[in-house]
Amino acid sequence: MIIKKYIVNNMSEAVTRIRYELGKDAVIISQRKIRKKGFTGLFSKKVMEVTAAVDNGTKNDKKIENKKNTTSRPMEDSLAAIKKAMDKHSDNSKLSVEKIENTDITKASVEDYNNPKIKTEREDDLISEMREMKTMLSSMASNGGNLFNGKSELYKNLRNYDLKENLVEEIISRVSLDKSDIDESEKIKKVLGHMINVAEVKDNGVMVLVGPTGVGKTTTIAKLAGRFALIEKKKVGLITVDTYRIGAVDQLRTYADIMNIPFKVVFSIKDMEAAVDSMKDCDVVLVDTTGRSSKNKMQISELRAFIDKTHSDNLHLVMSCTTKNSDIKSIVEGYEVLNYNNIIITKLDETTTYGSMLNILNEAQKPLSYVSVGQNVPDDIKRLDINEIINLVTGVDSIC
Ligand SMILES: Nc1nc2c(ncn2[C@@H]2O[C@H](COP(=O)(O)OP(=O)(O)OP(=O)(O)O)[C@@H](O)[C@H]2O)c(=O)[nH]1
Ligand SMILES: [Mg+2]
Repeated sequence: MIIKKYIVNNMSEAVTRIRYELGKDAVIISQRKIRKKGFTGLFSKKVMEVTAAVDNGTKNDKKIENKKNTTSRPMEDSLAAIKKAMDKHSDNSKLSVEKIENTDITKASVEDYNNPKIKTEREDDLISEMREMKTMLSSMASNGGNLFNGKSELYKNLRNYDLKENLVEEIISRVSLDKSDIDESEKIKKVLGHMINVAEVKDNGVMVLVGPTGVGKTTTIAKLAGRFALIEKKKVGLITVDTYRIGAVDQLRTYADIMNIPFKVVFSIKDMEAAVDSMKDCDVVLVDTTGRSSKNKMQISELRAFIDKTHSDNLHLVMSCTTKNSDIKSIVEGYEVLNYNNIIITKLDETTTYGSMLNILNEAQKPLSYVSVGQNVPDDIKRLDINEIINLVTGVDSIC
C-alpha cells in the first residue's frame, strides 16, 4: 500500500500527478484546502492537500518507483485495503477512511492553525467565551459580586457613605447575627445605634478643648461661650493657652469682649492653676489650647502638663469630619494620653458624606458631645441625638 500526500494548486493538477506517480488504480482518500507553510503565514496563498493511495499488492509499503508493478484490482478491494492501511498508519488507529475524509480537524497539524475555517471557529469560540465572562463580570459588579442579591438599599449603599472598610464588615457581620423579624435596614440602623454614643452635656466646671491644628477649637469655644452665656444665661469664663500662633489670643479676646465675659491668657504651666482659680465664681470655664500634631509626642506631653493643672474631667477632642480616614486612627491614638472624655466633630457643613463621623466615634470609642456645622458664632453648633447621627451617616439627612 502506498499512501501519498500531494500539495497542488487544483484538483486537475492532483489527478495528473497521482495518475502519473501511483497509476490509474490510485484512489483519492481526502482533499482539503490549506495555506502554504512559511513566513507569510495567514497571508500565504491557499493550496490543496490531496491524499491518494494505491495498493501495490504487497504487505509492506513499496517505494513509488514500484508503481509499474501495481496490478489492477476492483475498487472495493482497494478501498478495503486503504481502510486497513489507514487504520495502521493513522496517528489515531481507530480512525476509519471515512472519518479521515470527513473530519480533517482530527488530523490537525501545525499548518491547521493557518486553516481559515479552523481559525475562525477558534476565534468564534474565544469571542463567545469572552462575551460570557464579560456578562458574568458585569452582572457580578452590578449586584456586588452576588453579595447583594435581595439586599436592602441601605445594605447595598454601606460602602458609599465613606465608612471605613473594617467598619462596613463589622456592620455586615453584626447584621447577619440579628435573626429577628425586623427589616434589614432596621437591623443596620440598630447596629449603627449600638456603635454610637452621645455624651451627657456637662455645662459646668472647667471644660477643655484639644485637637489638631485648624479643626475649629477656638471657634467652637466662642460658640459654646455664646451658647452658655447668651442663651443659657450662665456665668462663663475663657482661658487660652494658645500662645503659639500669632493672632490666636486676639481671636478669642475679641469674642470675650463682644460677649463681655472674663478672659485670661496662660503663658506657662504654673499660671494655669491660678487662672482657673481666678474664675471660681464662673459656672463654666472654657479652656482653649494650641493645635498640636498628634504625631508630635513632645507637644502632646507639654499640652498634658497644662491640662493637668486645670483638674478638669471634661476634656473634648475636637476633630474635623473632613479628616482623611487614614489619619483618624493616628489622631485618636496620639491624643489618647490626654484621657479625653468626649468628641466634638466640626465642619459637617464641608462634606456631603458623614461616614467619617462614625469612623471617628468608633475609633475613639468615646461619646459625641457637640457638632459644629459652620463658621457662625454662636449659632453653628449643635447637639445631635443617635437617630440624627444615623440619618446623617446613612445619607438620609444632610447639613446644608
Ligand atoms: N466650614 C466650617 N468652618 C469652620 C468650622 N469650625 C471652624 N471653622 C473654620 O476653621 C478655621 C479654623 O478655625 P479655628 O477655630 O481657628 O481652629 P483651631 O482649631 O482653633 O486652630 P488652631 O488654633 O490653629 O489649632 C476658621 O476659619 C474657622 O472659621 C465649621 O464647623 N465649619
Ligand atoms: Mg485655635
